[in-house]
Amino acid sequence: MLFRKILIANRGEIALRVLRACKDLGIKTVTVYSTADAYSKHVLLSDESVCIGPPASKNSYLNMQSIVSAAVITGVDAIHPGIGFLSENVDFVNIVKEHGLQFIGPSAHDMELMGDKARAKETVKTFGIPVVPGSDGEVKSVEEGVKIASEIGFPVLIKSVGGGGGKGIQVAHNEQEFRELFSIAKTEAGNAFGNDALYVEKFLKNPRHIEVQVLADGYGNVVHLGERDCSIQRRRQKVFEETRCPILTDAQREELYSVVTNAIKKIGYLGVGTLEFLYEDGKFYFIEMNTRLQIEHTISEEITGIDLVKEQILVASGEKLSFTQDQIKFDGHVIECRINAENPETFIPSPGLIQNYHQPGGIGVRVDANVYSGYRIPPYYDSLIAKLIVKGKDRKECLMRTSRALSEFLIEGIDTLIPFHQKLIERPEIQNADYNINTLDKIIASEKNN
Ligand code: MV4
Repeated sequence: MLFRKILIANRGEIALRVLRACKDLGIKTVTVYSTADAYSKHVLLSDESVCIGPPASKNSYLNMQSIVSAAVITGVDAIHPGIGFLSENVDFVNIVKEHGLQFIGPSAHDMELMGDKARAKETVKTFGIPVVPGSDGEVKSVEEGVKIASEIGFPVLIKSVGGGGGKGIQVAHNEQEFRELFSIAKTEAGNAFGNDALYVEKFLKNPRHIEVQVLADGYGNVVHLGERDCSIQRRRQKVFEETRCPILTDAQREELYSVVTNAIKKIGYLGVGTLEFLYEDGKFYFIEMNTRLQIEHTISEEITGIDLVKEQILVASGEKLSFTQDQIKFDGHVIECRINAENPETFIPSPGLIQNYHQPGGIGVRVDANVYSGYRIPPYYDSLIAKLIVKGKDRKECLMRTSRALSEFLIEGIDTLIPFHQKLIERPEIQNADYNINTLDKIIASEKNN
């Protein structure tokens, strides 16, 4: 039975994105908000809204008791966690279920499995997905780590099993460094994640970050929505993404899609998910799986014409996927620019009053934003305020149109990354698709010296 009413346990542009999918499905919406978000668009556009606490996330958007209480009081059938906050929190999934509500996402079991980065790697490896050479699972002692490191060759990365998204990573260039960093990493991981387990991997120096979007229903049907190249990032924060990856051959793609969908089927995964790979010298290496929607899901939507959030809600409510892989077509090229409320040179957050807001439009242009003229961006949360998503018949048209859309985009009163994107898109590295995960940091460093 399709859900009648959903609580959206998030804020900002992603809360609005989920709200729109609910409305398109005829599902009633309940939003939650902190006292800092009373005038946010997700609150203004929902059917009902419940204040769940003061500004600090830990007292509001991370407050499971308040959120579940709001869900029970308003009589919803399900909770959509959005992105970040509680979206990958296994305890939250269990609490939601204990209250007789559905969690829109994978099972607690699959979330826990993929949340353990070493187990995730071992699992997908047994299903034929290539992984970065390294330890099989956790490395229990520094001696075991030294042995593996000398087998695979330095430099190696010491990663935290409970980490992810780049937190708690150390690079060791030789045995002495490894011995020093291993104990530092163990302490840091214990403090940061409450889990001090570590694993070891060969360090890839200049890879691209390529990820595959999957969607699965509860009846064994799995489809992919192609890959996204998310290599353009600053300090592990993505700022520019494109689909499909401009440098892959169709043969490489088909091989990647085939191993990924096969593994997802074997796992019995439900809902939307993303498998992250590093790509270097023509080879793919799995690093992590995200068991939630991602910010950049929009580019996969635009290239396939599929509403991923709508499909996510449908499969969570027990529906079968209404299309097969053969029916999914990849049309043209799509780029996303993340518009953060940040200084375009220093990337320092710039909260405050938006005095004037005009967003671009026209063919091939989509803007997912949660702001408006007269809106005051609160200082407590992440700085993403808008996503510019641009489609063209090919990459060349897409790049031209992205420049055009950026030039139309007017946000006054605060600093934004619009000028940063205008410069970035003209760079030869972007124009020629000649980039990797280190390119943007290099560009920024070279600009500083000029
Ligand atoms: C790596 C790597 C190089 N070699 N693993 C950082 C975030 C986390 N998801 C995994 N990360 C990396 N793992 C091996 N074996 C380089 C990174 C990395 C990175 C990966 C994707 C996107 C941006 C990145 C920026 C710095 C480091």
